[in-house]
Amino acid sequence: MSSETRQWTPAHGAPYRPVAYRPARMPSAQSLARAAELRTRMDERRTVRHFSPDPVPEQVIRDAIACAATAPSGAHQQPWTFVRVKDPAVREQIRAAAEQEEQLSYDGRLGDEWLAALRPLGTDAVKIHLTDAPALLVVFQQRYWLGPDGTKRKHYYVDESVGIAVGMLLTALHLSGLAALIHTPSPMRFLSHVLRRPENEKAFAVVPIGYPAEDCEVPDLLRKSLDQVMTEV
Ligand code: IYR
Repeated sequence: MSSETRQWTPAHGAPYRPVAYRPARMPSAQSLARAAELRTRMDERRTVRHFSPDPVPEQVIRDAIACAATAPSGAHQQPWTFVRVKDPAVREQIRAAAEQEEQLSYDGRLGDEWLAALRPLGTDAVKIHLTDAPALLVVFQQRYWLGPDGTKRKHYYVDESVGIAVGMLLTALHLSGLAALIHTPSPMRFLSHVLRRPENEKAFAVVPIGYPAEDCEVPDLLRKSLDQVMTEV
């Protein structure tokens, strides 16, 4: 499925055309070592809200987005757009609008139960990372495909597909040495206007990216143990 030599085009209703898939089998010793290493590395990931101003290598961001875009998706429709926001004025606009919404949320719109659930995270309406993290992505989901001539085609399992892609984005960034935050200002409609996205796209998440600040702090949270998240029948 590499798009290096052939360019993707919509192939609605195209016939099934199988090709051989014969990846080399990984020896189980290597598999065990790789899995254990990944488990340890992924357990080191933390959601970061205080970023260093140090720039991040542009190619790492591009490679991480390319990794995310290998995610499986409903009917292989790949219903995602990753917007890299570079213009500082646009970032200011996003921050101002997000903080306005967040203020309403923290002032009561979320409700007591939600606010209580957030308390261990120590978050508030101030979203400094929207302007201060060295890189900012906004991920959009394409609710349907919109052709250049205005043709619309429904996309399937969009939430699941984009959620998987964002998980892979986070994994790629973390394993490449960068920290990130999945931020979902609510409601997010303002992002479509500020970033002038087409009508078929809906904001899914804002992702500030960078290195943790020298004085970065994170909440003292515990992950559920494997026994708490897994059961066997
Ligand atoms: N969107 C708000 C509130 C918030 C909600 C959840 I669920 C979180 O896990 C964290 C924060 C904010 O970004 O502060």
